[in-house]
Amino acid sequence: MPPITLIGAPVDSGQRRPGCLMGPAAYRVAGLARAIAAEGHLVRDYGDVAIAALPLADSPNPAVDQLPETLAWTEALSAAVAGVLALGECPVIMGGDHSLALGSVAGAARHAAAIGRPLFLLWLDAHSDFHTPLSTTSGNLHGTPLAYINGREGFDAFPPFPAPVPGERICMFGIRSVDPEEHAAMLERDIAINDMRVIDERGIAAPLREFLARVRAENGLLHVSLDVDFLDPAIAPAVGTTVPGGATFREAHLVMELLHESGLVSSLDLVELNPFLDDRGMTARLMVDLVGSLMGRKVFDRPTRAK
Ligand code: 5AB
Ligand code: MN
Ligand code: MN
Ligand code: MN
Repeated sequence: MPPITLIGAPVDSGQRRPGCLMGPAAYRVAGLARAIAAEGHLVRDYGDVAIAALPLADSPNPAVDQLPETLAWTEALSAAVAGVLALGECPVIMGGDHSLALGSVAGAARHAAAIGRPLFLLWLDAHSDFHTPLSTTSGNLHGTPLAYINGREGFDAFPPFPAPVPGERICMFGIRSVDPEEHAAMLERDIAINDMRVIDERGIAAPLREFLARVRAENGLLHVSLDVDFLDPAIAPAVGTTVPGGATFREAHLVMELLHESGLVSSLDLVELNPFLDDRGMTARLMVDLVGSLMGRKVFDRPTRAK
């Protein structure tokens, strides 16, 4: 893997339960940099991104909350991620709520377009995050990043998404909470929707291998967005939007191990950790352990299995 660059993104504007802004600090305390270095990678911490003056912005949907803050984060994180990728490094964005992916994936898409490679997206989440600022009823913009990335309409206040990612290049795992408007919009597209039912029946490895084979065949870049609520709340309680029936400890590690073996991951978001809701750091530690698996940690060093 290329050198890893940690980017702190203390974003809390995408939802209304304060605490995600403490995420970067919790990842540092839980030893994220050490866990990556232990697998033999160069790792540096870029520090936290900050936003300055807020832009003037309004939404036609009065429900939308903290639009100026989220716009400012989108611009700042897009620039930070594109800059790190241009240096040939792999950005790991320590969130922050999931609205940060409006910016991180925009940065990854900008870089992919600049080097002429397609961007693929792996979305590990209980939710589909496919609302637009017009369709959201909660008004929480952490429920919208995938719609922006996919080029859905309704993001007039935002910079146009650079090179929108078509449904065929998006793969979701862990889905178990989808609102009706998102559901309808998703079915109009060719997204690989691996909801919990699919994982129960097929396991997690087979559908993931299928997706990774497509990324490889098209020489794609792969952005992974890991929402804490992908995991079952029994093992990962530090999240505002818990949904029962999530991925198990082993399912989540297996995803990370397969991603490591693929060698395809070019950027990573860690989102929605709310340390204020954690139980003695168990969720922060689990997230760090998962990154360890993504970076190559394994118990036995067997020859790599067929991909
Ligand atoms: B998360 C919901 N669909 O729009 C909404 O945690 C939940 O980043 C969004 O996946 C969850 O508010 C956003 C009900
Ligand atoms: Mn999410
Ligand atoms: Mn979620
Ligand atoms: Mn959430």
